[in-house]
Amino acid sequence: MSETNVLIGPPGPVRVITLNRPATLNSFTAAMHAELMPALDAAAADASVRAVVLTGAGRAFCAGQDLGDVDMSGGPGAIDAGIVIERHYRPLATRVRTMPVPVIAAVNGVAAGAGANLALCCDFVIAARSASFIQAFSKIGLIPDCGGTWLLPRLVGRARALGLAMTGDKLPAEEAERIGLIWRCVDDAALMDTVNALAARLAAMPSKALAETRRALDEAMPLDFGAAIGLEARVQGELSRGHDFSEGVAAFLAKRTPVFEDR
Ligand code: T3D
Repeated sequence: MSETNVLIGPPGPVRVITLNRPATLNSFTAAMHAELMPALDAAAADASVRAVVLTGAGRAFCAGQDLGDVDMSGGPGAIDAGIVIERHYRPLATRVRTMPVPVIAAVNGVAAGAGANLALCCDFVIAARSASFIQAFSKIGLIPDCGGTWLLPRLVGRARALGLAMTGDKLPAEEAERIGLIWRCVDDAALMDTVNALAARLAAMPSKALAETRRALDEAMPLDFGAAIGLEARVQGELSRGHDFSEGVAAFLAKRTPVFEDR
């Protein structure tokens, strides 16, 4: 690993990507975005990678936008945060949510602002018991971004989404698990073992089917029941023509472990 804004773990089926600006709680600068996107793109393009883990160095996961990296020199009214979203946060959130393999956020500490919503973009969020989630935006006069407006009500319902977003209160990891915002909260010492075990398990599963499961669940959300079944028929038709379906069935019948390869 080299000392950069983003650390990339060793080669293998599980690619660990670590946000590495611990002095400012791994908050996002343009430079960190410029390293994170290629790291995710490289993981997506590498057929040997079958699961991705996102985590943070030091005591935080990510404190969102580095507020010192926002150019306020033009004074009030001169800045357009929408441009920052289009330039950095839309590509980042879209990249994570369209990865060809499952993505796990290992939330080792506080996740605030876009950092919280980056975690929520991942397929699984596993948080250390000492971690917390903060929709910090309202405190600086903004709304949730990095997909937060879409994700929050879908994960926890409108009432809780509004409460979290309007108050900007700190939500402890245990409570985040209880209300369904995240997958699991575990003891701090167990975080990486839990994440690594899940990542290894997912890495041995049929990646393409997992990525299509994510896509189908999201796309079915606004559909009526009949249209959702139509979507299922279309996706299932495609998957059933792939290698992994034949392999899964053959392995089941032969009582052996399947070896999946579609991506
Ligand atoms: O234009 C656009 O870019 C729009 C995009 C917006 C996307 C967003 O993410 S907006 C939300 C930005 N994030 C925040 O508002 C969170 C700000 N941080 C905090 O509220 C707190 O730091 C935390 C609650 C996350 C953690 O509190 P605590 O007490 O554990 O730590 P701390 O002492 O506040 O922070 C430690 C250091 O990190 C400190 O630096 P220092 O004093 O030791 O030199 C602090 O300034 C720095 N830090 C923390 N968060 C940020 C940050 N520096 C820059 N930007 C941050 N977001």
